Amino acid sequence: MSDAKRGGGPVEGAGREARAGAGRGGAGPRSRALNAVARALFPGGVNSPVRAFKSVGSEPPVIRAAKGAWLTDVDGHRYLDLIGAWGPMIVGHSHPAVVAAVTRRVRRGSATGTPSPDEPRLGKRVVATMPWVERLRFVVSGTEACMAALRLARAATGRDAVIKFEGCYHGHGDAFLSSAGSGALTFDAPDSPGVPQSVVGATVTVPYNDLAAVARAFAAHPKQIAAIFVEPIVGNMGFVRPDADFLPGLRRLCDAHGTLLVFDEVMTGFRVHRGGAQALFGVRPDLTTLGKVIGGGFPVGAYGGRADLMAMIAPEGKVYQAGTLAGHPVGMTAGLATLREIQRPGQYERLAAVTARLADGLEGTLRAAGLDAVAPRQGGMMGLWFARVAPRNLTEAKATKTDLFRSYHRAMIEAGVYLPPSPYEAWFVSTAHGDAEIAHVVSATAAWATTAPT
Ligand code: KE4
Repeated sequence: MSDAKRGGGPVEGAGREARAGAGRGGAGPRSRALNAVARALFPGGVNSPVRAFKSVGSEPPVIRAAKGAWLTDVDGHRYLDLIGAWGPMIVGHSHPAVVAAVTRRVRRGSATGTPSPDEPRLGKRVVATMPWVERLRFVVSGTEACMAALRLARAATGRDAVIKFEGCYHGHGDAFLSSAGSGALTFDAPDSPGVPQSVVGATVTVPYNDLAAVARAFAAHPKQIAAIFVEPIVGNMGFVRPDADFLPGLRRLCDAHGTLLVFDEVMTGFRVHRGGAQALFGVRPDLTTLGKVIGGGFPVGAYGGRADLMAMIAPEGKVYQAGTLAGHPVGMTAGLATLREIQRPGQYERLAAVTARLADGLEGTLRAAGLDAVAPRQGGMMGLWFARVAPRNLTEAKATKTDLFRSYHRAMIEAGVYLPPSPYEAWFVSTAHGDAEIAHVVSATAAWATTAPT
């Protein structure tokens, strides 16, 4: 019986809370009762669509506690967590240093609507860590960061159009909710009701890793493109890595056409490398968007980059962006405590090593069972494709065996492993994950693989 079912065992990072529980994972009676109430209140019973487990055709367990690498649901089942709140929990859940700092802060008050001491402290650490963030502004989410960065890019260039890539996600701002027209020559169409054509009529979506398509878009819309938005490693169509010449090529094209290059590092920032993807690849973005890790589990986003561009933001400049809870004191404190912890010597190396051991273990186990499997990874982020080679773009991602993923996901949740409920999401490992956690995932995978349809 796996460790998850026994509810015990020497598991690194699991507190007493996480050890409770027995029986099969998945939505038990208390989860199902709470989900029924939630479905009456919230669309899909959730406050963000991906949590609904719709794409894997099952019902989500309701999680009441999280410690280290482990989650516990309202029926007492526990799960090894590989979503990490979709990225923020890089040092694990309820890390003692984060809990202590946040508790101290909350005892002195939460929101004040005034400057607070940890804003400049966290800001200085971000600027000291991200190579091309000279100045920044904190907001409350990655969506807000991307919306503000687009407004700034349009103001700075006097242009309206933006290039983005199929499969990349930049939050739910209207301008980004569009799907490709008939290629690089036409502007997009909305891909959500409620998004006016007028809003996406200046967005061009092209395939990821396709520099020729980007060049064609520039040729079709001369001097119109304000910015290129890109996930420098994609986590939102599953884990997709840029070709070696892709990001440098985007930099060259932006320089040639007077367009700003925006790295959306909401997911990759402080995760794939200490200095994010821009440090990993050595490619200079003009603007960077951030989120997730910098809030340490609290609502924090940020955008920043060239000082001359950020000087255009109100009240120094005229480009407006504001927010009641922007730079929230508790979020600043949580983000600061999280970065201090992950930036301790050896932590990034350890995180990358654990992630690589997990990815290698899954590849080896699945291939030994005769299944095509590839697990790309970088730093504390990884993916799993049921395919012979990792996809380079959305078309190739959709051609992988996504139906096999659904079967795998159901088996893993029952075995006490909480995976992202979609093949088009990345997985997130934390410094609380160790050999016991890897063994738990690999053994549950091996058990499924023996029965998996090939
Ligand atoms: P938020 O507004 O969710 O904080 O950030 C939007 C965003 C922007 N850019 C990138 C690269 C992102 O990954 C995200 C958000 N990621 C999703 C996960 N695929 C968040 C999970 C959710 O939407 O519930």
